[in-house]
Amino acid sequence: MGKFELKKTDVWQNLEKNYKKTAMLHLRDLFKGSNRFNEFSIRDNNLGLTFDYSKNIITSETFRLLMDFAKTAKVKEYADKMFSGEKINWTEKRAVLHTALRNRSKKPVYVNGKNVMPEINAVLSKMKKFNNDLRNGKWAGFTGKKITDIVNIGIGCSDLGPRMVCEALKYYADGPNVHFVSNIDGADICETLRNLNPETTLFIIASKTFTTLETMTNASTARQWLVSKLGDKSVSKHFVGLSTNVKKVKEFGIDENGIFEFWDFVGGRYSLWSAIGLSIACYVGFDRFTELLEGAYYIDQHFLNVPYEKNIPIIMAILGFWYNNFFGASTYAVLPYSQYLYKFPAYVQQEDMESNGKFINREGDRVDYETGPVILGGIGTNAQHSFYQLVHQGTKFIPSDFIGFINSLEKVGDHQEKLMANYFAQMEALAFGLTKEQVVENFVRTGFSQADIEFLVPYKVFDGNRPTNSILIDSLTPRTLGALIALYEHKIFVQGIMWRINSFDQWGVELGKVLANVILLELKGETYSKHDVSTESLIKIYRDKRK
Ligand code: G6Q
Repeated sequence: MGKFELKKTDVWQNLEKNYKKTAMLHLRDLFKGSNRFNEFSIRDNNLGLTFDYSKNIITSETFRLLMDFAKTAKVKEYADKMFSGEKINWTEKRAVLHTALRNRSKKPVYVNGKNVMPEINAVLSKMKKFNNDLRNGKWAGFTGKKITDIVNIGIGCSDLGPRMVCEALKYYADGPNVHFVSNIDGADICETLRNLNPETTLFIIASKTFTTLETMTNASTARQWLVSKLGDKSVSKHFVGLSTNVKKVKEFGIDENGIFEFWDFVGGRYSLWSAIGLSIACYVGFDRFTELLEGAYYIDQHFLNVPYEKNIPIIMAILGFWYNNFFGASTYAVLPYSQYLYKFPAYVQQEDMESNGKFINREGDRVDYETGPVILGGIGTNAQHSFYQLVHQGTKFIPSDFIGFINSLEKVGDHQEKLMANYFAQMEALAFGLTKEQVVENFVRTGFSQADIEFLVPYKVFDGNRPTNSILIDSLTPRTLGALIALYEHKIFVQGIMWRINSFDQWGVELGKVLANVILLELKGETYSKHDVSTESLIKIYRDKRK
């Protein structure tokens, strides 16, 4: 295919011109005499969500030109292709249908001419039944005791999605305790097993391929631990498997009742809506798991049906694109003001960086523009006490999303007002900063000497003009969480379309895995391979000092 020169297109050139004008503006000026909030915010009463993007360095013209870019990229047409099961993951020749997993309508979804909804709904029913059986003791451990603890063994998306959601919905938990083991560092599984009783522990082996080194190593250690205490026959009562590779699950010793299938049209990092969400369903109950799916489905419908100009994931995407490709912002921050969303930034980091960390376009050519940003994140207010200094006064330009909840789940003293005061204050400070004149005025008021004032003023100035989006949600529920996750999924999808990259493969993680397999044999003293002098010296030191 011929070279596609994205930067030479009219829509890109128009943005380039607009950037030259807009980059000279400050949010202080943009806010003067205008009700930007009316123009640049969306309230969705059905969901209980307000999206304010007025504190972005855009004019009405910028917004229109960004929308022109998205329309020319045919974002909506590609969304239709994704939802209808076209094989938009072109390097793996796969459909991308995490949206079918949360399709709450009666509409069929076809892959290769086959409606996949009956299979999806059958697995959901199996998950529901399993969860009930676990809770009422019908599915008990080998010695007849009720399961009190679940250990999800998985890595990457087979860990991060369910782990993030379980953490986020902890308030709603009414099922067994849930633990997560992912790292191949033996400390992870050993620390987890230390306080568990094999008679009352169930392992969920979550792996799309059922071949992943970390997961299979941890699963086998867990199996040995169980078998050494309860014997071989106990395995089928204490292990279930979530996978597309049913054959491998059976080989592990898990029987039909304990197999929860999903399909290759579900990408790993989009899989928490599938059987991979079993730990979530067990932890908070199947009804709440369903609400999570409903929240995501709500955003799917919003994404498909709401016009570009009012479409929240599309707006999130074009704003990120604006800063990434015109302002040279290489980092984007995700900042939830909620202890429950502790894992959310890490989740978005994987979702975004694994999806859009690509340099080859649809034509197979190397791109000559920036693609996915580095995602930085942390929860407020904790992160204010660590990396916010750089966001406010550093030399980097870091746009950010602030995610907050109006009603707290835990009602204790005035914690919520103090938390949210910080939420609003940080966005105000980032946008408007503190001018030299304001700094001097503050100093004079507090009686500083003229010499001290002159010395300190440069350090105390905040430039401001740091853009933020506010995603302000009425309450954290399974439904609003599902919606929030789907908003980011679609934002990432839209950006991938605009950058003309494949957001759904991940070849970049392969090389390290291959090299590790070679080095593993060397560390075990089984083979010797030639490496560069640095790698060879390090391996030698490792082997010499290994006790
Ligand atoms: C996600 C990635 C990756 C994957 C893990 C685990 O999109 O592909 O993070 O989830 O490598 O893979 P398995 O689920 O196959 O064990």
